[in-house]
Amino acid sequence: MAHRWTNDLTHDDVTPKSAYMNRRQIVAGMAGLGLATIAPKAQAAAETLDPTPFDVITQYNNFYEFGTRKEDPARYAGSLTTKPWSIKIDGMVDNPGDYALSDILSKMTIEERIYRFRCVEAWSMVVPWNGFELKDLLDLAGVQSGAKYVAFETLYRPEEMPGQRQPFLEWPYVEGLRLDEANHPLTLMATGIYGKPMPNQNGAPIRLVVPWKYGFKSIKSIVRITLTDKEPPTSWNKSIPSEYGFYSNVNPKVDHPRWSQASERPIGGGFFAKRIPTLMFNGYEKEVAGLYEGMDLRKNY
Ligand SMILES: Nc1nc2c(c(=O)[nH]1)N[C@H]1C(S)=C(S)[C@@H](COP(=O)(O)O)O[C@H]1N2
Ligand SMILES: [Mo]
Repeated sequence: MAHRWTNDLTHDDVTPKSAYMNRRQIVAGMAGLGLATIAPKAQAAAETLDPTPFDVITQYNNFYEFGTRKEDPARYAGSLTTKPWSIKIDGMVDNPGDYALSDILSKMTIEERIYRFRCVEAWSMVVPWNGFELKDLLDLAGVQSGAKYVAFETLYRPEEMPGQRQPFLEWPYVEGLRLDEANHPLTLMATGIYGKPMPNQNGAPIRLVVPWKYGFKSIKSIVRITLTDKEPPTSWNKSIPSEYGFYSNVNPKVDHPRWSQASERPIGGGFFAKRIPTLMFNGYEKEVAGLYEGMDLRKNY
């Protein structure tokens, strides 16, 4: 696949000792998921990234299906059953249907991508994801020429997702991307972190990661992907349209109506740890700015 992302970092360069796993363990973790391959080199944006420890990435989460507090997902997501799992792919595709996750994974190349992840609440982490490019899945489904957008839907299962018994948001959680954003080589379907299968609280068994957008665009526990010619509704836009638009690109120059987006707090270093400046498109400007040429990003927030 010619569109692969590359950089110079290796897993060893960026993995803290406490969370270090050797290559054999990584491959073993993958084998448990029925994954055939792992790319030999770690992947990341071309800058130095200090990954956030595993315990922080998995214990400070937003996953409103399990409650609104940061500790709720780690506490309650254990009840979620993720096997068997399939994704319905429908709408403007040549090959619509229910795709078993195991079948999808047998056709995909799993890579490691170390991405900066920026929540709209102005905290950030650096996550070594394992996954494949969304484009490869869309190619499998055969996107038709009239399609312009991709809509995503999270599992709706209130018996296992206690937050869905409360009206925090309209359920199921939904998100959307423009087709060119979805096909961008940075856009990942993630199935693991630190070489381990995706923890439930992080969106098991498969979730989206769009590193130049605020965290809420990265929808978890996906069961449906629909190709469409209309801009799809998104959960946070439906909930508070004046604060959350369709694009939600990380932009330090456009503040959230209730707080600044100019800086962020890397989590894991304690609440009073030094804030760092937020970068345009979360540091991926070189790669993605072209997608928005000629657009007013203040209007298209
Ligand atoms: N289905 C679903 N996906 C979701 C959310 C959610 O509540 N439900 N929260 C979003 C938000 S606000 C963030 S910041 C990220 C958090 O991902 P993480 O737990 O891997 O850090 O998930 C996003 N995806
Ligand atoms: Mo978020």
